[in-house]
Amino acid sequence: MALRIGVVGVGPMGADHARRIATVTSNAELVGVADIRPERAQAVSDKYGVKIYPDGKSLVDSPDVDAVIVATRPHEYHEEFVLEAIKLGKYVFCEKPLTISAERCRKIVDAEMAGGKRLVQIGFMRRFDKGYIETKKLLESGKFGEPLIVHAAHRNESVGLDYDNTMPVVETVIHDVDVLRYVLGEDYVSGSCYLPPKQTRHTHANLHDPQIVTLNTKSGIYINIEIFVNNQMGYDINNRVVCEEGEIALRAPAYTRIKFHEAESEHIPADFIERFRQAYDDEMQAFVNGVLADKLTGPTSWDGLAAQTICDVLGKSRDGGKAELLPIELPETPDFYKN
Ligand code: ISE
Repeated sequence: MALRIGVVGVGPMGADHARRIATVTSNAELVGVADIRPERAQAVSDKYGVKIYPDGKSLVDSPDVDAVIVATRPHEYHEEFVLEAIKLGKYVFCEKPLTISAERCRKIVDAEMAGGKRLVQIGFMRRFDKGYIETKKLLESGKFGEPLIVHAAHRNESVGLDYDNTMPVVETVIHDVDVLRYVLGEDYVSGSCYLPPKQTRHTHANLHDPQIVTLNTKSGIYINIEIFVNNQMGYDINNRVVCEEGEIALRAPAYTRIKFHEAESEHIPADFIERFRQAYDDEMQAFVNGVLADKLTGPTSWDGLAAQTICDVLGKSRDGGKAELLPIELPETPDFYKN
């Protein structure tokens, strides 16, 4: 029997997950939606003929819903619905970030551990991207020697006025923070966030753009990540790992090859939904398979807590105005969260 899934929060990301469940994911059925903006819930319901719940809690509580996707905005609302699902022993897929501070993530981790069962998967979809998976495998093969430096860039075409100066860290670079921790298989010991004096004229008063994050891992790998969210060019994700005997870099998936006048150009995806389409499909299939097998294997709420702890430190460094390199203290991953 197909897993009956409800989605709380059907803004752009939640609506895309609803479409995925209804049309792509195997062994899953979209059964309901809830959103504080009724027109959004209505639009998804009209498309897929599913029930509209009056609020997120009644969807999570419904006996007709086996598992839940939480994709609300603002992200602070994630917590309430994730905790409700844990209370009921229901599996829940939560979009990133898990919630808005390490302290609040801790509440989710504690509730899940107290219940004695892993019920939460967090939406760190890059862990399902072919390029990062290959990078991880190549590093583990040892063929290129030890990784020494990572140069990464996370670039969005443009952002709206509601995207403020905190968001490059908590909303955007959090993906790189998580996926590099996963790919390198190490925690970080320190990090900083620098605001270069020269900014793009395409930004707005409440956003310093670009920003530069640095991280150092336990074994001493140095990472720098450019965050540039008004690049005017497209969704451009770069990751280059410099090793003792080689370099492993990501390539954007080649959907199309454009020939135009005398030049041949590379297609840059428009946004994350296009760039990571396959990764999103695969993370959701992994969630459904995990629920049906009664054993989740994807990124955990501990990974959500770790990423948030790191982002809290980066935010402090940014706000201090001196790009100070600050210590990152992460407790050892509990056995409960080791796959
Ligand atoms: C968005 O929420 C994402 O998750 C995207 O991956 C990221 O590129 C974008 O900057 C965020 O706003």
